[in-house]
This record gives sequence, C-alpha cells and structure tokens, in this order.
Amino acid sequence: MSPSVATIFRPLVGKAGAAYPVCVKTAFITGVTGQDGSYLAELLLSKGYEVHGLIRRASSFNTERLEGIYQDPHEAGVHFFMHYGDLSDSGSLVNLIRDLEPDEIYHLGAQTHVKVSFEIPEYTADATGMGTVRMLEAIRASGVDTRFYQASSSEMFGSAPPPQNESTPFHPRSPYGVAKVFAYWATVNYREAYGMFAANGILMNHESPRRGETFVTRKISRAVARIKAGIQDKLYLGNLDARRDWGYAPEYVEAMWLMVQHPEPLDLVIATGETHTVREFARLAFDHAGLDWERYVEVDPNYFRPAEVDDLQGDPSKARELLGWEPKVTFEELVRIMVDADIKQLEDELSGRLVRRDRDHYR
Ligand code: NDP
Ligand code: GDR
Repeated sequence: MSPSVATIFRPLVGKAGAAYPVCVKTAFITGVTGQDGSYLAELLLSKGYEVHGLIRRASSFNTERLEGIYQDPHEAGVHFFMHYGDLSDSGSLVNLIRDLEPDEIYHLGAQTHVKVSFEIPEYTADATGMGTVRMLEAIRASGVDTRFYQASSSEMFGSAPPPQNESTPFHPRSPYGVAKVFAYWATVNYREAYGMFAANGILMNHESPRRGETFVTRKISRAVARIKAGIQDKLYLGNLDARRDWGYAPEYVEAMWLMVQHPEPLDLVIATGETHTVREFARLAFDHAGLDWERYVEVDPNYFRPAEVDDLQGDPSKARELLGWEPKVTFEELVRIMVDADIKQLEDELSGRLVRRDRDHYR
C-alpha cells in the first residue's frame, strides 16, 4: 500500500483483513458525496461490502449526504472509507485503484449540471468526459481485475424523440450531454478493446431529498418549504414545458448494483416510462403544501438553456427483462417525499435541531 493511502486508513479492513469481519466485496465509488453516491454507499454497506469513496478537496465540508454512514477512521470495525482525489488527477486514481483492488468500481463523479455546462464547457468535457477515460486507464495501468459501471445519462438522447431505448441514436444538446456521449463510447471501447467488464447505465432523471439544490425538482421542493414558512416570496424557474421521466434515486442505485452483478456487461436504460412537465411537478408540490403555485412561480428567461432537451421518456423494458428491475415510487409519491423532507429539514434548521457535523478524516 502506498503511504498516501496508509495515512488515511488506520484499520484497513482489506480482503485479507483479519482483525475485523471480512467483507464480501470491496467497492470504489467516485462521486460518493453526491446524491447517487451516498445512496449507493448505503446500499453496498447494507450488503456487507467494504466501501471506499473518492472525495475532492473543497474549502468547506462536502460530506453532508454521508452523515448516516460516516465512520470515524479512528474507530474499530470501519467499513466505509473516504480518500482524497480528483477526476482531473490521473495519479490519484491509479494509486487508489492499485492499492484498494476493488472488485467493483462505480464511476458516478462528474460535473453534472446541464445549464452550468454551457458556462464551463471545457471543464465539463474534462471532468465528465476525460474523467471516465482516466478511470478506465487507471484500471488498465493498475492491472486490477474489476467491474466498471459508468453513469451514463438520458441527456445523451437530447433531441431524439421519445420513447428512448437502448437503440435510440444519441443527439446531445449540451456540453454535458456531449461529454457523456464521449464517456459512454469510451466505456464501450474499453470493453471491446481490452475485454473489460464495463457497463453503461443510461439513467433517466432521478430525484430525492438529497438531490442537488439547483436541479429543478429540489429547487421547487425547497422553495415550497421556504414559502410556506414565510422566508421566501417567489420561485423563479425557466422552461416549464420541458418533460422529464423522473424516478426515485434510491431505486436507481439498486439498478446500478444489479447491472454490475449481471454475468455480462450491459448498456441499459433505467427509467419509469412516464413523463411529466416541470409545470406539473411545480403544481403538485405547491398543492401538497396547500399553496397555489400560480401565486408564487415566475418565469425567468435567464434559466432557459441555449439548447433544450424537450421530452424524455425512457423505455425500461430491457432492464425489467434482464435485471428484474422495476420502479415502485410513483411520480406523485416522489413529489410528496421531496416536499415533506424539505419542510422537515427547514423546521429542524429553524428550531436549531439540525447541527452540521464535520465528517472529514482531516478535520
Ligand atoms: P451529483 O451532482 O449529486 O454528484 C456529483 C459527484 O461528483 C459529487 O460527489 C461531486 O463532488 C463529484 N465530482 C464532481 N467533480 C469532480 C471531480 N473533478 N473530481 C472528483 N469528484 C467530482 O450527481 P448525481 O449523484 O445526481 O449523479 C451521479 C452520476 O450520475 C453523475 O455522473 C451524473 O452525471 C449521472 N447521472 C445522474 C442522473 C440524475 O438524474 N441524478 C441521471 C443520469 C446520469 P462534490 O460533492 O465535491 O461536488
Ligand atoms: P436535467 O435536470 O437538465 O434534466 O439534468 P434539471 O433538473 O437541471 O432540469 C430539468 C428540466 O427543468 C427545466 N427547468 C429548470 N432547471 C433548473 N435546473 N432550474 C430551473 O430553474 C429550471 N426551470 C426549468 C430545465 O430547462 C430542464 O428542461 C439532470 C442532471 O442530473 C444530469 O446530470 C442528468 O444526467 C440528467 O438529469 C438526466
């Protein structure tokens, strides 16, 4: 093990670790601090995995979503570890993969905001596109036999008419979508060229109370909570007519895991098969809190995108057939879950019950 990793881990519970129960498998997650990474880490820990996550250096703590699973590395029996690294830093990726020898790698890290990708296209291409090539090369360079999951996106379909399935040609509409198409084909190419187990999960939008606050669903559910509490007057949104196939994130990370357990590496669409407008989401969310959405929502053209993805509706039949995966939480339930969670979180913040705890092994 390299010194850089050794300093972070005291009680390394490796595959051969004797002091603590031996974990069934080791997984490495990039993007572990994000919505999906945090749910996936929880899922894998519940299945007995030893889980390692990549976190990048930020000037403030960025581990809020890991609150439920954080384990202080100074304690015994730790199964969840975080490592500093960055998708722009090949060396950190090679070192970690070589030292951890993960059985499974879930590559979820990326610059994920579509509108922002128009403002930082070069960085998005680097983090979201080249980041995947760096991960694939790190696997090759380390010589580790592992299974690789690439977080591909329905944004790759862009303007292709719905319903979209595995055979739908890609027509991305943003620098983010273009970068994801590059990463998708890099994953296919490494599978074909080097025989790697490398799979693309092509996921439609999936949301939860842990969704980033600037994505439209969470922006709406947070605003509803704030307006209800009297600390916000208006909610400014962009294109209300855009249609999305919105699912529930904890169910989607289960699909990722199932894809990695499948005997063959597959490229699969994960979706609910339903589509709804942003307007419908907003109306339902305000209704749920007893508010009339038309009194509060205003359109601000600054949130329009230079090129929009109008209508996404995935066809999940292949995933159902090959993985037995099916979404359970309905669109209406998803809206309620998110609004209720934001109302509760705001109440906890206002009452002082919610205290941020520092979850970083360098604190
Ligand atoms: P989030 O935006 O919530 O999380 C992104 C993660 O990537 C964060 O952990 C972030 O770290 C990390 N990250 C960003 N840049 C770097 C970098 N340069 N080096 C290391 N880590 C970095 O995304 P989601 O959880 O929603 O999505 C997970 C993956 O799935 C992404 O690749 C996304 O593109 C893809 N996807 C998501 C869908 C969705 O609807 N959620 C649908 C289809 C695909 P930090 O916390 O420090 O910012
Ligand atoms: P998306 O999600 O671009 O689909 O990408 P987002 O929630 O940002 O937008 C969905 C739709 O809502 C419209 N919209 C607004 N969007 C935002 N963010 N803010 C607004 O105020 C607003 N008003 C209207 C957008 O124009 C768009 O049509 C997400 C990300 O998670 C990607 O990383 C992922 O790959 C895809 O989902 C699938």
